[in-house]
Amino acid sequence: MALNDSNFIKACYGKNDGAIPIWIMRQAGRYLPEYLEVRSKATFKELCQSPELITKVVKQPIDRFNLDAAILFSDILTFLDPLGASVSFPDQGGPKIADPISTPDDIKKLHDFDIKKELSFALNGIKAIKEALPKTPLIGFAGSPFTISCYLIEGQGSKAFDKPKRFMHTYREAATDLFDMLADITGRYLNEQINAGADCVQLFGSWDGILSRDDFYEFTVKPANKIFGQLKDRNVPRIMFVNNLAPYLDLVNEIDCEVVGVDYRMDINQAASVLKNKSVQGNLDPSVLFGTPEHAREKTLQQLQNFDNLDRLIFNLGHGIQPKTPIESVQAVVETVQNFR
Ligand code: 1CP
Repeated sequence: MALNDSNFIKACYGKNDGAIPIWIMRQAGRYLPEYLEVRSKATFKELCQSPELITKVVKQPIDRFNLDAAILFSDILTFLDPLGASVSFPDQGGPKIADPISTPDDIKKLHDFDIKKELSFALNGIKAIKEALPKTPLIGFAGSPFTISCYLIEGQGSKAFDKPKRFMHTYREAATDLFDMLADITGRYLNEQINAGADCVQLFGSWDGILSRDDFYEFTVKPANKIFGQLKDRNVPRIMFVNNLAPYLDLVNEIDCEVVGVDYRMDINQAASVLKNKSVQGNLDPSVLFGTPEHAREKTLQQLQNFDNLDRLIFNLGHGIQPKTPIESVQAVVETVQNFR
């Protein structure tokens, strides 16, 4: 059952009159000593496969900061193995795809799969988290088709992702087929996450902000609507996060979702004024946390005071929290938000 009375879910629908909800993008992870402790005894994949360990690391930031939402511990790339692209998570240098896609023929090796069976680790993780944290809204997630394709085609992280962009323009039809397939599987995967107990879902368009405007419409807006369309009747809020959102704000308005995650580059109040019937989530610059706790407090207050319609605000960082982030600054931000209203 969705936790409709929580400030987080109410804020997703623009109806929160209580304290401003806060959670932290990538809140379970390497800035927390208790996460590093768990991680020292298991590989990243082992961690993602164990409902007990998933629950443990999901609870860590909730127990420490009393955050308003939990997020599944998994990765946007964990569904690539059953899809037919082997992914590894080495300790240094980020995720790697063994055999990246470079021609339309390579797409043929990707295939549909039994989500309930092949991704049971994530779905069982959700069930275990809901048992341990029945009162905390739980966010399920997936990557946007373009962001997933970036890794599938480039084979690893990159700043410019030239290979996927060139692929899209060299093999237009194959690229459209790939996005269609990813959107279809992602919609079904998120549906299964909701069946398992997720109270909300977020789509991470972490790299979609490198697209030209017309490609953004074609390869972000259309696939996102295909995914969210599959979830329309589920009665759970749908969050779309786009990193580097500003140039496409009007196009994002056309995405069928309740909440837009805003990156740290733009003024979130300005974003909210354009996104008429949507709530917003964000957007403190994660590097602010490397200053003093007092600095983090001031920046947080500044953002809250500048925001017009607090009923539709979910406070968060404007991108993922970074390794080595000072915990005292995180604490200062969380307390400032929790005590603001
Ligand atoms: O060594 C470790 O412990 C692994 C580091 C790590 C972690 C903790 C990776 C590898 N993934 C994750 C977990 C993760 N990833 C979560 C759940 C944890 C939480 O949020 O509490 C989530 C939501 C993600 C989502 C994710 N993975 C995104 C979208 C968000 C974003 O940061 O933009 C992306 C782009 C990834 C890819 C990925 N997986 C891992 C890394 C280091 C990366 C980034 C690689 C790159 O920069 O290209």
